[in-house]
Amino acid sequence: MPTDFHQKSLSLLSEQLSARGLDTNFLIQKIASFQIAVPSWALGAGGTRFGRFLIGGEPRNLEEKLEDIGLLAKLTKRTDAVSLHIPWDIPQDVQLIKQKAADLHIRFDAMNSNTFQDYGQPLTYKMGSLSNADSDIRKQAVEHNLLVIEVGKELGSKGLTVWLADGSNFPGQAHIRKALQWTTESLQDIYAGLPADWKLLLEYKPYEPNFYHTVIPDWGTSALICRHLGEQAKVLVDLGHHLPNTNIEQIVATLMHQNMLAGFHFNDSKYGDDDLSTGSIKPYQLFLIFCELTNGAEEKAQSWESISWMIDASHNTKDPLEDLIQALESISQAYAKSLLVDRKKLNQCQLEGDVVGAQEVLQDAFLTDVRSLVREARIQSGGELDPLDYYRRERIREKRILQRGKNTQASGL
Ligand code: LRH
Ligand code: MN
Repeated sequence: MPTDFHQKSLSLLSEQLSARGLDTNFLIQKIASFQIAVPSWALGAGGTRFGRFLIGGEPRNLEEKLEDIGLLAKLTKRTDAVSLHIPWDIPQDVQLIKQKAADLHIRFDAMNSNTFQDYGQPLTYKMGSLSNADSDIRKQAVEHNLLVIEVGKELGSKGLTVWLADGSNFPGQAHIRKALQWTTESLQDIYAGLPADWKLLLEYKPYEPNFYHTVIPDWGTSALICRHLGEQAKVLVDLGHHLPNTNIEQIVATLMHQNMLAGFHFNDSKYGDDDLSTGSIKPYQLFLIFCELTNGAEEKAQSWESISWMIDASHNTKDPLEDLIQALESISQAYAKSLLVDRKKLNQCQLEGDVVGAQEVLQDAFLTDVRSLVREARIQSGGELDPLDYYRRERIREKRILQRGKNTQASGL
């Protein structure tokens, strides 16, 4: 993209925005300061039970994963953090990893525990972990989470994300109330080990890998448990963890109303937990979610700083780094558009019952092309004018294949 094209489109947009009483520089600062964490488990080709097609040059260890995230940070200036998954990315040498991350200006966002797979631990999680009828297995799962907190403390993380696959595939298989009780008691033991300045992010999911019941299937169950645990426990919203046509922006508004929103796992989906690129399927929903977020923060329902922003995606057919560049861009665009909503006019429409007017206000913001704004925020932060074009022009994937090999496979899903 020729730079002068960028300048022309930015000055045109600035004119439009100032006509609406909006300060372009203020918006650019807001966008530039909005950083999204990248998951350590999404830097290789993801797979499904039907197969996994390697991309070539996948990171072979945590150091190389940090290099990939460092590259994303350098090109996009939209990410400054990694969210690690344990044991997939347990540091072999904590000091070395801390130094590597510091050199790449990457901090450690929430840590993720894993009690949904067997990876050599003494007791299997086949029939569940924190909800397992066997108290020894529950104890093992609690200890794993306490270990993840210890690793996170050394790295400077301030959060523990707990997602449980726990549930059942058939009616009668599980005692639903006891499973919920054991899960709550196990989470209390984990919560007791949480440093005072940490957050416990409790992630819900309606189904998969269990297909009859899941112990924490929805925001309500997660919120009930969090309320029971204490103020440091809040609800993590993974956009893919909702049954079709769920009004996710209403869930976000409700959680902010209760100051119980922990944060996000951004992705998109058409059917189930598809983990597709954020904003690639339902960009209007993403915009509406950010409208609730920016308005909720403006009206002090919950502070913006208390919310964690993370991507959680899986790349079956795209180059992971290209996918993450696109996702970071579409999240920033949705945020930028939400800042353009004429709140005063919208509130007026809501008070007057002007349904048509209200939609016009939202669509006006959503249909505004904010790409030059997001580009300018990136350039002013030292990023690339067009990261995707730069990534391809510099043949970065080809170079990684030469350096790392064609058949390397990153740890993760
Ligand atoms: C579960 C989930 C969870 C992670 C896993 C990689 O579907 O969203 O956040 O632990 O993906
Ligand atoms: Mn998730």
